[in-house]
Amino acid sequence: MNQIFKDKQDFITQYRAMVRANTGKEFELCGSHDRFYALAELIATRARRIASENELEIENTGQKRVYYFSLEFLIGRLLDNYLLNFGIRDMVSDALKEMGTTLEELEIREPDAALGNGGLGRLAACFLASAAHEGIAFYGNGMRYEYGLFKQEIVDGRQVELADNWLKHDYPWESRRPESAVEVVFGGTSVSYEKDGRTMWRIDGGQKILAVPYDIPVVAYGGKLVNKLRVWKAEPNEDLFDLDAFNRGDYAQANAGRAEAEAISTILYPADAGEHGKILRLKQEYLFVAAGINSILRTFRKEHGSDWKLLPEYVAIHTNDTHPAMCGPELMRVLMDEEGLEWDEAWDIVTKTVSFTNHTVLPEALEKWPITTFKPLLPRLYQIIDEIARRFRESFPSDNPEWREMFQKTAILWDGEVRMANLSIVCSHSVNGVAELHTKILKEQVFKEFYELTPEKFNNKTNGVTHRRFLAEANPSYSKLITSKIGTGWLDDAMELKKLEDYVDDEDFLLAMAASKRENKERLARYIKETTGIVVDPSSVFDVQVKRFHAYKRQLLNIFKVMDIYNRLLDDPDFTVRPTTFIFSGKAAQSYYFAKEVIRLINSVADVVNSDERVNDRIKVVFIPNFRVSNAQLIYSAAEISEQISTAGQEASGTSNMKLMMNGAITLGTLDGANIEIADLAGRENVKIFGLTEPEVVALQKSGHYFSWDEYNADRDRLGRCVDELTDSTFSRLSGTFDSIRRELMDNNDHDLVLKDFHSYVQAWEELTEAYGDTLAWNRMALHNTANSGHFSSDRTIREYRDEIWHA
Ligand code: AZC
Repeated sequence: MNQIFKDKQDFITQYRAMVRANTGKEFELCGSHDRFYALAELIATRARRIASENELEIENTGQKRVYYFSLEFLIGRLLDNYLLNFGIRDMVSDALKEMGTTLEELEIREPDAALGNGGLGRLAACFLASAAHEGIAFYGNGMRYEYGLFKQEIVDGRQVELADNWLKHDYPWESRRPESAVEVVFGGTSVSYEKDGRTMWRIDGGQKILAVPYDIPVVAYGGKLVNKLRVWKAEPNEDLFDLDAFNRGDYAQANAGRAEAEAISTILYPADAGEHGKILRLKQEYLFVAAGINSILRTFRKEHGSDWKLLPEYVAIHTNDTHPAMCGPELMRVLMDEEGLEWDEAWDIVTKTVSFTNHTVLPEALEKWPITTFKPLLPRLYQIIDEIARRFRESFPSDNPEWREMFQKTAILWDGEVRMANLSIVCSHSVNGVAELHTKILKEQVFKEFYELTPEKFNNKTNGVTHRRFLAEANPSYSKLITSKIGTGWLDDAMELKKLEDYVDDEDFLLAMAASKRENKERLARYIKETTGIVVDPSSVFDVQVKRFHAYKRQLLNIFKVMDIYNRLLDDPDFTVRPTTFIFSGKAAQSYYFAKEVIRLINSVADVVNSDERVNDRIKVVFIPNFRVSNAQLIYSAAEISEQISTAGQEASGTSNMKLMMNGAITLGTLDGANIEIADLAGRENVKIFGLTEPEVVALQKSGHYFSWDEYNADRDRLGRCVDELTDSTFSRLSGTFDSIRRELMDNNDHDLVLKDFHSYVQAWEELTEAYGDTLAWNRMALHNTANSGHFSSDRTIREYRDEIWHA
């Protein structure tokens, strides 16, 4: 551990001094807002000092640097995490109590930084933490959005979006670095000129934007190493304030130039899949790529001079999905146009430096840009992409009998569009999927032709999550229990959780697990009461589905299950059910009508069920608004059933499945994404699997023999009835019926096979909740899950990236 304070007294003295310096007041006279900012500042100062020591060491030892380009970093709150990582959480918590406040009171003052949408953005944040833990010189490169992911409120059952003004007060962890700002050019014309007998290119004119970096420290567990997340803000590069316009009283015009530049970093695009074609999004993508590449090369030049051949030895550039796909072309541009390298030399460097992760098989999420948008905005980059595409085409093996098909599928420019996934693959030396099944689908279906051409590029890196945040921090009572048996080594090395297997027959331990879960459920029940007004029973089963709303994730299947149980409780006097609280949380993209209707349906069912005295001693339905990292931590730790019910083949990996597994929830899931690996590791007897498998889904869809009406007609009493209730008055009281959901199921033939998997799902749920009756057996299952979850620590994932992709 890195001792950043000698002892508690030392901490209190320094903290008081910081409060005084920041506010001019004594601690006792400050509110929790000021107290939080001073505490964060105190920790941040220490972190920055360690970071600059680390920088020096990296420079001196010539350690390879890994740059992780991601448009999203869903980092959430940092204070608690940094206290844990510095090993001073308990000490600080004690000290604060002595001083008359509590850590919890201060923590909630921190903005919950939501610079990401969901899985992809949170994965990037987990990677920051784990890379620091593994001692890698790892730098996140992203955008400093003024507004993060929207805040969600529920009004009459509907999702309403509000701006997330997270920078309203200062952000205590960041430091602005104006001396490292980079000029980024949009538009203009690409012109050639002769230099030393060679044709060179430059851009004339165009709009010049200044990208200004802000650095956020990333503290490793143990506190010895501090890395950096660098996020970029767009600003006008000169004072564009129009004084004449201002004096005329035209204030909008006076600020127009400034506003146009700043718009680029104003807002995070709120879609986790889709929502393309917006020129502002393309500007964001280029801005953070160009600024990031520039700052990488500046550091390299300072340390190693201009021997660019050495770049792949000292630098790895990883592109998180296709949003940073311009890394390859931009690096080509700088190496050729600014450093004077020849194409072949530059290309060799680029392809040895850049690597790429794909996160989705959804065709609508594979980014494409119309050439008519791309070319005028980035004329020189387009030229380079055109040349990359041409050379790739010419390298094509035309003796292959299926070359036409291959040619079309692998084209970078096609049908008037730039295909960012194909560009990413061609520019990278490594392409990975995020779970075994997903990687297999990439190889055999989505990128089949690329896999045939370059099989050596493709590899799998199953996702992981940081167990220090999602187990240690999220679940203090369980962590304490774990530590009491196996010591603290698991915080460092999650594989040590395996030692818990020794306790599977220790009744006291199993009962202590149950007590810890109960404590977490009570904590969540209080939060639910505060945020929704709904009172839930902590002795009921907590059945949880929390994630983005998407058709393929099938929250609809889950609520159909609830509707069916409700109907049967009303109609069938012999039907019994284990008392259960069905908990949902998550956001839908603003423009995703179907997903928003599913949210409205869940809230409408909740409204009816929770106020029906005939059933509400047995079932309750809760939609927790505004899912984000901070309330996620409360939910995961209280969960008992982990709903992972996507249509097989659609969820690339999933990561809430891992977080919930660590916390001892039992997976009720399809054989999709990382669920398969969870089932293998925990043991089939410790999870509950149902539904079609991926090959079965593919076969069924290919056969053309799936008809949702057949499912409906085969079970009019239960399934058919649920479908009908979408459009009758059963759940319409709050805000009307659900015609579009019914149309999707019946007129569009149920693309996601909700009706097909309905019976096996409900049956699996009934069997699983039946098993809940045996407390010891249930907690034994839970323990097997926690004990085998070490594999899903992002520490393991990061080590695989390091050893097999980055070679750092
Ligand atoms: C998600 C995948 O949907 C999810 O399965 C995976 O666990 C996560 O990435 C991390 O790899 N994808 C996204 O969030 N977004 C996109 C564009 O794929």
